[in-house]
Amino acid sequence: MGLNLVHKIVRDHLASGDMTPGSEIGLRIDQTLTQDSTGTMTYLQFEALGLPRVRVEQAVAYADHNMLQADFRNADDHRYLQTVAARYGLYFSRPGNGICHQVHLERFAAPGKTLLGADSHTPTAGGVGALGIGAGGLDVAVAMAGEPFYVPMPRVVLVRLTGALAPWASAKDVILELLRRLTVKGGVGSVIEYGGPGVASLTVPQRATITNMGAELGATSSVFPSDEVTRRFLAAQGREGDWRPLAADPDAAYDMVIDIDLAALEPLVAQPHSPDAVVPVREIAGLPVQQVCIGSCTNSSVVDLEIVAAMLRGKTVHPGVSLTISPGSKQALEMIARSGALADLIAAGARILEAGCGPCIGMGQAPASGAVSVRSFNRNFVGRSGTADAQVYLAGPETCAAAAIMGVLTDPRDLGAAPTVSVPEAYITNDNMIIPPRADGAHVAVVRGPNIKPLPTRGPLVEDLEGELLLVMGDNITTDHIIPSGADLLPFRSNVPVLSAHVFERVDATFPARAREAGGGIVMGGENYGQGSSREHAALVPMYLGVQAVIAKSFARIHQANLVNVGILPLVLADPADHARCQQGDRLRITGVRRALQEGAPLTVENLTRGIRIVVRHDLSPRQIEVIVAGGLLNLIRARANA
Ligand code: MIC
Ligand code: SF4
Repeated sequence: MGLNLVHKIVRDHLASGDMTPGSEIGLRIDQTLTQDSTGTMTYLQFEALGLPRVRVEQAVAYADHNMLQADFRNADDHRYLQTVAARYGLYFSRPGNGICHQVHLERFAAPGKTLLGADSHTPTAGGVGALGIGAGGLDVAVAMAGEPFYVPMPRVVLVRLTGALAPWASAKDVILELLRRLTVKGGVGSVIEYGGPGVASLTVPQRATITNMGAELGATSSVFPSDEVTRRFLAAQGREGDWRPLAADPDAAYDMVIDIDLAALEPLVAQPHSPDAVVPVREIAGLPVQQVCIGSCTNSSVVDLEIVAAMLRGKTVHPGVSLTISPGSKQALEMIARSGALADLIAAGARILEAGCGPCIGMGQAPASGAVSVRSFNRNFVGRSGTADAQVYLAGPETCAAAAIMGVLTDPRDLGAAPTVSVPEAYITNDNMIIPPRADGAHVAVVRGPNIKPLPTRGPLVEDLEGELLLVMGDNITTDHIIPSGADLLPFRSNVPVLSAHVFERVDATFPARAREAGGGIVMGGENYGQGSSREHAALVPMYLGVQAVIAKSFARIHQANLVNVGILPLVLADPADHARCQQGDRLRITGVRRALQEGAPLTVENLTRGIRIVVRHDLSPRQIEVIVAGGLLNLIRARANA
């Protein structure tokens, strides 16, 4: 039996374990990336490891999220990141150079490489056949130190593509179709590998849209083969030397196969407030729209922007709509400027923002109260736009542009012939906003602003764990629920005490005060708890408030790992029905937890208030048990260093 593409890349990077799905493997990491909202914490932790220099082939620090600079904080963070990069041997992609995933795809990602990123959309690099995985900042810091990255060996799901997209259907519709079929938890524990004869019809920017939004399936990664299309893309980026062919063996086996006929896809849209609430645009066409936002790491390539410009050429944005354009990279922005497409967008009335995440993470351009906002982005969680009652829809750039012109949600097929835009034969490759690593950075002073506070850590795991059940939540709680982002909170990503006043505020605004008063406790979630972003703050900040354990029906991968890394015990209900038997305010006790973990004994939670016993599992690897017992990964590393 031959190997699939994922198994080939994993085999070439396997540091420990074997490729049995679900068992923990150690993966050697070739490249790392961070951005500015997760990066400050990542580098504080890297600095705590005490190494003189990063130990991966390429490590890149991007500045793309924290761009508003409403006060000194964002700018201080950027200065910290730039000086850290200079000192420890990283590339620094300056603010204005673009969104980490878009720039990485253009300038760094390469077939067959492993990339670990402190951002959940790191799988974007799968568009050129790299295995990109999102992780918490501490895991990325440890990978930068040259250590393997530990992750459960994923199942491999083949999405077999046939046919070619019809006019007006887009790459976004491929991934929206998968989200419609599999839901936001359908990819947990899997890597989605694309194959079949339809692959050749998709360009690299289209492939990257699809791998990017595989994050919304909860997948560990998503990856396309590296073929002639990949070679041409890399050659057009001046990087043909990075190309190598990479494909599954013809007789490769998969854990599951899904068929998609590209020709049968029509324009789709995800409705509020989940990326899997997908329906055909035609079904809800006519819905009045007040805002359209085009950009984000999903759909901000030069090709996407050229298509939108072609649709808007000679027209005016509907008077009821505000249209924003946030290009994915300086390369994309410069290219549409030189082609004239930017002038068309400006003439039509688009509001041009700088290259960066912008409205996607609520950094400006919050919609009006109750407004309908149609976005080419990847997430539409409640409140993420910056407006609590906004109704955010996700669609391809064509559907977004159609809504901007018509003022109502419109199937772009109603607009006549689709524009023909081809991928560039040569991209503008001016890397003047990427500062390369210095040969010797040892003498560079790292500059820390007053907003950067010391890292919180917790003590070793106690033997008997007891506390109040502070919050009981439903399914699919996102990290945006746990610790929101946006213009008001992103400036505090290196200031856990300030963030702690906002934990769970989207679920229950009384949580921070209650947690403080109770001196911490336990929280309970439903299925897929902690889906969404990689922000380790969603674990660090509850830990700071004294949360000792999270009990859930199931966990999202990155968040589960982040909880362990900060010393919060993630426990899985053996019987999901027990969720309904617990209530906020109940007193819970787990006796002999330390011993149970170390000896593999069964774990029971006593609900002292209700007089019932609840069986739980932990799903931790032996390595993770050591981490939890030590009270977190940094504690464990320090303890080992001292020994
Ligand atoms: C996101 O899209 O939610 C983010 C902001 O890019 C996060 C990272 C963060 O919270 O800083 C992600 O996707 O990991
Ligand atoms: Fe930035 Fe949005 Fe992409 Fe996250 S999803 S990296 S906020 S553009």
